[in-house]
Amino acid sequence: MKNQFDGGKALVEAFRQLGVEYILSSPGTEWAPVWEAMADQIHRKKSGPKLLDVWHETLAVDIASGYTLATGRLQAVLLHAGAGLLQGAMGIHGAFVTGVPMVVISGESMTYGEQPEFDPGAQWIGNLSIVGGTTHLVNSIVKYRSVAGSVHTLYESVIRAGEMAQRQPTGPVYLSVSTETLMDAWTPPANPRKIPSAPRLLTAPEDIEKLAGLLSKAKRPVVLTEGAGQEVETYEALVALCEKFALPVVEKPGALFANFPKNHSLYQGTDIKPFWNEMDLAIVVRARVPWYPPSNRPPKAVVAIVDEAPHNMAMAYQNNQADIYLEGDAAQTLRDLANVATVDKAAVEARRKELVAAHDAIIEKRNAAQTAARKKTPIDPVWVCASLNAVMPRDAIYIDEVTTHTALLRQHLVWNQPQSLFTRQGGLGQGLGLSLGIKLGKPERQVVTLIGDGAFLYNPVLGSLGAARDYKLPTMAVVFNNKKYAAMQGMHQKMYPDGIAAEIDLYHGTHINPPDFVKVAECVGGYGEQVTDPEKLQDALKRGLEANQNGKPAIIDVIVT
Ligand SMILES: Cc1ncc(C[n+]2csc(CCOP(=O)(O)OP(=O)(O)O)c2C)c(N)n1
Ligand SMILES: [Mg+2]
Repeated sequence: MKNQFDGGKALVEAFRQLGVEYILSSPGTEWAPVWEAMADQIHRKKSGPKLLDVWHETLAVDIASGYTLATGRLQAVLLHAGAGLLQGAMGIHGAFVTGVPMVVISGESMTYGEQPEFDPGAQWIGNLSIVGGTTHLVNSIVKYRSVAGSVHTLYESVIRAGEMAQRQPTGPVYLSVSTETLMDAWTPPANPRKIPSAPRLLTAPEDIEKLAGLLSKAKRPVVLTEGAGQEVETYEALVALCEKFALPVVEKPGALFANFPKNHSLYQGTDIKPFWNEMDLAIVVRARVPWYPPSNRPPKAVVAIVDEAPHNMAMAYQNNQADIYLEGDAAQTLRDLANVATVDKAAVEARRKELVAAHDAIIEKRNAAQTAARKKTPIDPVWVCASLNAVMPRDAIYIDEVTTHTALLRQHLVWNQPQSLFTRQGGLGQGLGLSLGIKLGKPERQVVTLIGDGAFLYNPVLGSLGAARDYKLPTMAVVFNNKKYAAMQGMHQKMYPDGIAAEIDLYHGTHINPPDFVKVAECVGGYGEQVTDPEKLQDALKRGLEANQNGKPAIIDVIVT
């Protein structure tokens, strides 16, 4: 048995030093050196990263993303040549948009069979090469891309890629590594250094002072957030700040995470309108587009933006309308602000009273809508949310990949713990992979993907179900099945309200003749059920839960309006 020190080992060693727990991959022959290194690691009973092979590259990237979102820890992805990179691009773009740190590697053969005594395979010359190299393929969807062109620089290049990915603004980093480099002989470093974690960069004290001064005097301050709940720490810091100063919290309608307990009396839903005209201070905590259209700023408010990196590198246009940037670790910024600002007791308590009443009114409206939705057929999506509230464990994690139902889902689904919601970013087709990654990171929690019928079909469905089965990641998909891409029809109607399609009721880009989702679940030994009767929905969800508890993936296909 040969014990080779080559580029494959260099790569795995670098991942080990970075603390990578999972290498997500979809195979290609160039990874044989890494497979050797993995076999060697297992054979020697050495601890280190685990390699998970899945059937589609979008899935590989999204599992890595989901895991990192759930745990905060960087992972690695190995894709096959330019072809695999193109398949994975959807997930890489999603990671770039949400700032998920990740090291992505793919590569090509550089010798095309011309190197004496090395045959990489004829597929490279005929089928796989990308003119100009693979880095071009990810030009605008990663924060850094380069070639690690020699085995002598490979180890440090991978470590540097991991370090860069975790610096603000965090995001995916891509390296192109050739088959030949992976196979070249490598000398490990004599004294490998321990890789320090990325430093926390803090908001300058003078900026904290400035905002604290404004907050101490503000009569109508409002917190608006899209992503405060990314980590438990920031979620908790926001709750503490808001409680101390009686600050109303409004979430963006498509918020990325669960940012605030929904039953908290300061939680004011997703509609900023009631506050818009009178607010005198807007504390915007991680929101890429605080309001829309973006130039539409609240007329009387000073706008303060709290974010580690408020200028999102993945966006072609942004218009924050900021008067103050508090640019640094968001959790610490919120804690510092709470410590430095002063409480005007009478004003704060008066505000708290008003907000409790407004919150109660929201809950009352929510409950009334849920009761009214109960008996409708086809099933009202509001009733789907009410049923999920009734059946799912209190700490269930939801992944949102619905489209036209998003707004009502955010109004009606209840969670009161951090990390209860994650949202697919970038194009459709990633919800199932994200869910698996989140389940991998949080195996003790129930994971439920809420997904449109259209969105479901964009996903690598069989690969996702196969990975759920093979890696024991039982999650439930609840399909909001209206048998169409309702969003397409809605936009068509909006753009051509008096058009021919509206007149003769003929819509292109709308109708779906979906497959039998029950059979789809069953094809990997999972549990599937279609529900058309609102009275039977909760029992169906319970059966889905039971299947998950028995280690099986589940699809509950709900026919909705
Ligand atoms: C990869 C990708 N292709 C196409 C689209 C355009 N698109 C946005 S929403 C949508 C329809 C989604 O259908 P479904 O999940 O059933 O939700 P519904 O519109 O019915 O609420 C489509 C096709 C997209 N966002 N991403
Ligand atoms: Mg649909």
